[in-house]
Amino acid sequence: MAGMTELLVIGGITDQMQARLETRFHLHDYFGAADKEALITQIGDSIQAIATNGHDGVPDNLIDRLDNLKVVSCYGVGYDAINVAAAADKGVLVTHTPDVLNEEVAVTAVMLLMGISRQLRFNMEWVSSGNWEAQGNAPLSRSLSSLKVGLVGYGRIGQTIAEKLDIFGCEVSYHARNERPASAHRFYPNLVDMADACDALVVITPGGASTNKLVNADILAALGAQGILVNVARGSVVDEAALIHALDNGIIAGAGLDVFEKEPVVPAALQQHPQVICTPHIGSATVETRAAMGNLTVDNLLQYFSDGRVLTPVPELKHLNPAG
Ligand code: NAP
Ligand code: 8YV
Repeated sequence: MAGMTELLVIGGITDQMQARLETRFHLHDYFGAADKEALITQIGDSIQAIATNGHDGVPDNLIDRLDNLKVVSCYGVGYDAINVAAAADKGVLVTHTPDVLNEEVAVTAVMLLMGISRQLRFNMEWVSSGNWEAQGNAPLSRSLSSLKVGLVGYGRIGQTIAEKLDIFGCEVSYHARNERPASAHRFYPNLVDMADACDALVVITPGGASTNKLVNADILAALGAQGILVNVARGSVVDEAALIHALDNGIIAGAGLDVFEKEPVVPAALQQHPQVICTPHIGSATVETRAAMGNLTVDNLLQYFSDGRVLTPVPELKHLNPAG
């Protein structure tokens, strides 16, 4: 069909995304190809756009190999799986889906924090194991509103989590690269200091090299034996081996984890720990929020091939987006 553009789809897309994309693009399914090499050799020169997601990203050398690639649209706000430097070198725009998932991911973080402070898993097992009948009431847990919570990352989602924790009456502080002077929350330039002062840390930074193992054994030791760790950022931000050691040795009290170092593999030590709740990277995974993310992913591509601009470029590549 005339006016159609060749689009490489990396990873799953929703039916709604597919239907909208098919109005303007010929779709080529990268992971669905029996031979990915053959697919790229055959159609690589014609590919002008990629639709991918935060987990699958773009395989490392693909940006270099697609000579006519112009835009990569990521279904997700985190884009650590996409080589933005390689895209910048080739003048390829990369887009993501900020803001539309703030509420959902914030709710997931608060859900995990509540689940650990009120010992949801332990208490469910208290019932299912027969302990309630045999031993009586379960031990008391910690009130969410009593907690001093430190946010590791205080961007769009971090600030949305802060708003929710304010409503519950928590004392909220944050660590980021930059202080936000207008904020009502206390800023800690040093993460060890914040961990030392807090009952719980909620991690919500991007992944990638600059945050790799930011939460390490020292941070966990500073958080302390009553401390709770929640990670809804990326598995790479927390040293998973140090976390398992800290949980097994009472260095911290519990953890709520939505993300892991080697997804979808979750170490048995985390899966089986009574004071740990693991969820399978569901921070944004509701019908409503994924529909909004899918629409923004598609809108970025449609807009680009309509007037050469995108709606939500990643910050590093904003300069490639023509002024509106
Ligand atoms: P954002 O608005 O860019 O905020 C990122 C925050 O992290 C900022 O406060 C930033 O500090 C801070 N930060 C970055 N690098 C840091 C470092 N090296 N040390 C300390 N702080 C650092 O991003 P967002 O929209 O809130 O999203 C955050 C991340 O959440 C995403 O990148 C993604 O990885 C993750 N996420 C997970 C899920 C899930 O399903 N679990 C869903 C959505 C997003 P400055 O303010 O000083 O720059
Ligand atoms: C998605 C996420 O699950 O937006 C992000 O950064 O981690 C999640 O919303 C991820 O992009 C995979 O689609």
